[in-house]
Amino acid sequence: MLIKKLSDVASSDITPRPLYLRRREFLAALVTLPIASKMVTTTDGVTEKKAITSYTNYYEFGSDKGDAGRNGAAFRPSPWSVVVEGECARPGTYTLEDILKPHPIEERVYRHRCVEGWSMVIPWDGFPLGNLLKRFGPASKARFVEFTTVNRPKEMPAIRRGVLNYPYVEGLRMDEAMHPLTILATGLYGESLLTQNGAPLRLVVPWKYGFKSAKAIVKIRFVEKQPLNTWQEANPYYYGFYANVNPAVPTPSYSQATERRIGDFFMRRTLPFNGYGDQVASMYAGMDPRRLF
Ligand SMILES: Nc1nc2c(c(=O)[nH]1)N[C@H]1C(S)=C(S)[C@@H](COP(=O)(O)O)O[C@H]1N2
Ligand SMILES: [Mo]
Repeated sequence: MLIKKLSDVASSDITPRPLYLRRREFLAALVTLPIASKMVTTTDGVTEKKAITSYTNYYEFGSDKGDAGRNGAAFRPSPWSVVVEGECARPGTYTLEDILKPHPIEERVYRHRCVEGWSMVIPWDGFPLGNLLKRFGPASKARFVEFTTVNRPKEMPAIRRGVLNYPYVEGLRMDEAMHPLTILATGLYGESLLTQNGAPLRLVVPWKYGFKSAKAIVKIRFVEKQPLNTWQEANPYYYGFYANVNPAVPTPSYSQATERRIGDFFMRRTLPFNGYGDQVASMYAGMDPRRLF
């Protein structure tokens, strides 16, 4: 497993980096988020921004990968607030500004692996979820955290067609939520998130399949029991709670052994826990690996 500070990574390790850095210079005038620090977890090249923002899964806007980019114009990510509920000392409604204020924005270059077999490397901007959760004073009863995302049929044209039940819900076990690799993202490539990538606030858990990344979060609930996430509710045969990237366990519709990095021609081998195993595998010691999906 590779966690490097940018200064440790020779530029020759990363082919597209010069291009990416030039893009950052060019965009400097538009950048709204000062970046406090950077964590690069792979020497693989960063995926082009155009691909990250046009190839998305966001069923409230439609089931085609381009739908959320095309049909997102009516969506208003501001003003925004998040309701905090359940087993914690400080429940309440917090504005996005309240939430963000104490948290320096970091850049995290993470692998992103969808259960459908595609993957990307994304330079997210965000902050550790655990630092936010600690502010709410989780009770000892809080064993899981449930995330509910926004449900606005007037702004999200595919909600009424109902491929899934809305609002979209995801969940993490408390140790997963507190893990330093787990972030809430507010941007990518140094700019605020676009609607299609989950504006204004989305979850990123890099050792899990993409569907754990709840977009447009409006509620965080501390709970005692394992939450029923939307995909598991839709089809428990295909989707589990843990959704840890596991190349050894095929799903009923997709092999998980290989993946196609967007922009590459050849398939590549998928890594256990998406390559983050040495940091996260111990959380699942003793569990049946088949249940990890
Ligand atoms: N609210 C909401 N969040 C969501 C989804 C969704 O349909 N609605 N799709 C999920 C799925 S299936 C994936 S693979 C990831 C994709 O994130 P990306 O589009 O930024 O790559 O978002 C997840 N978060
Ligand atoms: Mo997905």
